[in-house]
Amino acid sequence: MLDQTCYLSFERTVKKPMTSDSRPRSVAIADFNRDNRLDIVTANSGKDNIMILFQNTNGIFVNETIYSTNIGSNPYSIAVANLNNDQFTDIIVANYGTNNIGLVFGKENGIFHEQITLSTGNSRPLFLTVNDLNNDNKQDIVVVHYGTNSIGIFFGHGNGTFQKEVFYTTGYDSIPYSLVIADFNHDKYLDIGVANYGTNEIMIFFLVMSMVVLLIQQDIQQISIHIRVQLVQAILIMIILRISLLLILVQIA
Ligand SMILES: [Ca+2]
Ligand SMILES: [Ca+2]
Ligand SMILES: [Ca+2]
Ligand SMILES: [Ca+2]
Repeated sequence: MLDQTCYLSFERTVKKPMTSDSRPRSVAIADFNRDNRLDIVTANSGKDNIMILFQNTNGIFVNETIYSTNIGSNPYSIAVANLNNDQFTDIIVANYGTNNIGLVFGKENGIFHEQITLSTGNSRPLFLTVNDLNNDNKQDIVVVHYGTNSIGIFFGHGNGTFQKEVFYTTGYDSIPYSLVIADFNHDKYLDIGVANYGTNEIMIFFLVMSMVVLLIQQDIQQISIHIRVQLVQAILIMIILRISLLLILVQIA
C-alpha cells in the first residue's frame, strides 16, 4: 500500500527588505501584471502608501511600485478584487487615519490609477474584505469600523462605483477587529462573522433574502440552536412580505 502522507517543506526566500519604518500591516496577493506569477501588495501604515512587489522568474519579488494613500491615511488592511469588471485587478485599502476606503484601480498590466476614496465618516476602518454578498455578481466591500463599533457594507454596482455605505452595529464597547465571510448555515447566502475584541465574542450576521439579520453568538457550541431560531425568523419575514404584497395587489385590483 502506498504511503499517501504528504510532508510539507518550506524554504525561506531571500529576505526582501522594505523601506524602513514602512510598518506593513496587511498583505494580499494577485497576478497584477498577468505574467502567471503571483505578486504581493502591502499596506504600509508607516509610510501612508501601498507597495506592489512583482515576482520574477526566479521567485524573487522585485520592481516595487508605490502608490500614495495620502498623508495621515495610516492604511491598515488591504484586499484585491476586480471591482469594475475590466481585465485588471484592483486594490482596496482601509485608511484608518483618514476614515476612508481607498480604491486603486488597475489601468494596464501592473500599472494603477491614483487612489480614489469612499468616506466612512469618522469610523476608523480597521479591516476590510471583498465579496459578493447579495449574489448579483458585483463585488461588495465589507468594512470593520473600530471607532464606531460597527461593520459597514458598500454594495457594488459592478462598474467601480458603490451604493452609500450601510452600517450594522456590533454593540457598545464591542471594538470589532476583524471579520470573515462564509455561508455558516448552508442556506446559500453568505454570512459575516465578526471578532469583537472589546466584548470577547464572535458575532455572526446571517444574510437572509438579501437582508442582513443580526445574531449575537457568544457560545460557539450553541450556534445550531441560534441558526434554527434565525431560520424561523427568516420564514416569518418571507410570509409577512408575501402577505403584504398580496394585500397591495388586491388593493390595486
Ligand atoms: Ca505577476
Ligand atoms: Ca478592475
Ligand atoms: Ca454584490
Ligand atoms: Ca448563510
